[in-house]
Amino acid sequence: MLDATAIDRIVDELTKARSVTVLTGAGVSAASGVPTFRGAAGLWKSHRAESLATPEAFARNPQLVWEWYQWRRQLIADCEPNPAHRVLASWSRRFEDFTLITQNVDGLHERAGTRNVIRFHESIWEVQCWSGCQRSPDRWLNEVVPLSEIPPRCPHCAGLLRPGVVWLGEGIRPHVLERALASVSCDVFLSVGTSSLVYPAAALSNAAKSSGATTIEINLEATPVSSQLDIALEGAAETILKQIDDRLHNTAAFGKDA
Ligand code: BJW
Ligand code: ZN
Repeated sequence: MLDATAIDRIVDELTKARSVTVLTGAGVSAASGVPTFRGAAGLWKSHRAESLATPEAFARNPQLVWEWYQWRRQLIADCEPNPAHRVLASWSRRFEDFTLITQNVDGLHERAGTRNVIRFHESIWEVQCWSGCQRSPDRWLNEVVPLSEIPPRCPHCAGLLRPGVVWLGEGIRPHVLERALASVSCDVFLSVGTSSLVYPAAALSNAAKSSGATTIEINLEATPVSSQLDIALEGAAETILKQIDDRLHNTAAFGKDA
């Protein structure tokens, strides 16, 4: 059952807010059919998803890691944004100052039309030269599904290509981190559908709280940060965000033009 009092409070905070920042994780794309990383859904051919998302796994077995990315790219290509993506896209047009930081690499927020998206862990639709050869750009778009050759080869040096995502043990690109850190100084910060286990993304909600934001979490279950935030609501993102949005539409103070 949805917590009506918490939803009232969220609607009230959003109605007053000028600047809103939303951090999303895999749970936001779950209703679109994209598997999450942890828990029962995070298994692929008996491999834990998170143990494939490392440079060590790629160095050990690029074929296996690329088979996993090939499978995900095909699956995501057939998925559509769900109501959670669509509500956030409409908020990105409605709030004067709106930032969406996503840990998801699937591109579904962009496909829903969201403005000002920070791709914290980059994109599954980009590739990079694994050896970082001089002749290749840092990263480039590759939306071919399925890729004709696994693992794909660098057109510049014929070495291995890697997915253009941030793996565990790799740094977030400095300008991406900088933009995300700047956006936590906001009126309302929502953390939606993330387990808050992976840093530095997991630290953003507390950073927002320290900067004075009202902090809200929406997740199917409690996470390590739930007790530290102002409001933690347990439920499905696609249901709760839609319910909040419907209530906002009935609030006179909330613009009607988005
Ligand atoms: C729903 C729902 C519905 C389901 N509605 N909810 C400090 C302390 C400890 C460790 C570290 C630290 N600082 C850095 C580290 C190391 C590491 C880390 O955090 N490790 C932890 C696992 C312990 N971090 C890094 O390496 C990061 N780099 C970095 O910090 O650089 C400097 C540094 C390096 C090394 C050491 C120290 C410093 C980089 C992190 C990159 C993460 N990459 C991945 C793969 C991306 C590519 C790909 O997609 O293939 O990113 S791993 C994976 O986890 C992916 C995700 O974006 C990320 C987060 O997962 P997310 O989105 O939260 O998904 P789940 O599955 O965990 O949770 C889903 C949630 O949804 C659940 O809670 C469900 O309940 C919920 N849910 N349906 C609402 N309908
Ligand atoms: Zn190359």
